[in-house]
Amino acid sequence: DSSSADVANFTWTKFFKNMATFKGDLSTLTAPPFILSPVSLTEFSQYWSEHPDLLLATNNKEAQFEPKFEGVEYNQELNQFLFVVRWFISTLKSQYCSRNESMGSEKKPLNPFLGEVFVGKWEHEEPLGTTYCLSEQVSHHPPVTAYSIFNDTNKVSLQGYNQAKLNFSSAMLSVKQFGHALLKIGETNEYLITLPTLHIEGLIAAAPYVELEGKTYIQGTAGHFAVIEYTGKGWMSGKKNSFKCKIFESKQDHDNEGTKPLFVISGQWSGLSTIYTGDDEKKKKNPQTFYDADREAKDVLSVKPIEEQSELESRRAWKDVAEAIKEGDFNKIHQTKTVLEEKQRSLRKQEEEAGHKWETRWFDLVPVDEDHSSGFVKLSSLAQLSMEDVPSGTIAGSKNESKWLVDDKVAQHWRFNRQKWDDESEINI
Ligand code: 0T9
Repeated sequence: DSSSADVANFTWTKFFKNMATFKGDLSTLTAPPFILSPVSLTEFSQYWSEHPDLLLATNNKEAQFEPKFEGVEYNQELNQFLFVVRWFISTLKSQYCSRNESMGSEKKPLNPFLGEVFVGKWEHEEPLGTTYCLSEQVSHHPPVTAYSIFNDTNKVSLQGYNQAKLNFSSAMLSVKQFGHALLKIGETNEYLITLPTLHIEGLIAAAPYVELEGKTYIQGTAGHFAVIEYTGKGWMSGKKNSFKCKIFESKQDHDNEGTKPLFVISGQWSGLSTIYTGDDEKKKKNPQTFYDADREAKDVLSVKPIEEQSELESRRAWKDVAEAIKEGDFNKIHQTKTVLEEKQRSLRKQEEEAGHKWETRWFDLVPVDEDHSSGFVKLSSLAQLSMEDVPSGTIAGSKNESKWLVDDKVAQHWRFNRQKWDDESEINI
């Protein structure tokens, strides 16, 4: 009816104005109930593997990547790289469109508390086997989520972390992502994946949605390098969620103007994309389907029922707040959130009084020069990417990099500690 629509409109207008003038952590802003999501950011880690078959195909030595072009020299490494790129493209729809699909628009996720965890698994018969997903809030101020997704049957594991820095300008929220993902396949092959910048549009109309901008880089240990460039509605093709991906034998080939890419993939990551060989792309000769996001149903992560969860697990901890959000009950949302926040505040106070800090559960903050468990240093140097704590995908030595450097402290990145998970006794999947 018109009166409740007026109230909603008023609070949205007010929220919009608050956003425009707010300085600091935007995630702390009070928003009108209809724009709140009952899902915590710790759950977003599952978006990396809603197509476990594509993730695990990266280590299937028998599988030949299709389409296969005549005149291209394939080898095991190139074959694997193509599987990695297809899996990565398949994750984007989940990452950036799923709230629109399930709730009608992007919504403000629950802001995870320190130590909040979210765990689940995708169970399949052999040869896929079980893929586990572990997600942990490793920092609250600023909010940082770390995750590990692994499948021991196929020796495939993904680890990473992310932090979003928000900035409001010209009626838009601009979001820089910090962090990266590392995909390990078998004993020796690893891939560094950087996270793109994005912005939230549709704020004035109270119908927000994500648009990607900038780039993702994928660098493999064998040298292969891919650059994926994102464009939105207003750009070149005019279609939303567009991208163009160029695959090279090496970063040097990418930098060398005279060298054509091995392959060029273009289209929509939320729909259809097409692959060409580097020779055919300009003439649009011999297009082949690369990936069709509409045809691949996602595989839903299985999560224990709330009654069996620990108090640190996301869905259990946020149960009352999530219910209040679903009911659209402003007072109840406020009330239930206050209970959770006060509990957290008193925990931090107790820790301070006892003179110890909260310890993260499955992840360690590792200085780059001590990071012997991942290929991050090697892969970053191959791709000439910054190893500092700067927006993901920043070029090493660039002006942009120096803009973000505050002191000469060695950068630190979150890394999964498998031993800690193997020793875990309280949380099970
Ligand atoms: C990592 C992803 C990230 C998290 C979200 C910016 C955002 C929080 C971070 C970057 C995932 O791998 C990918 C997807 C969406 C990103 C979110 C979109 C969004 O709007 C929120 C922020 C915090 C807001 O909720 C802003 C206020 C709201 C009114 C807009 C709907």
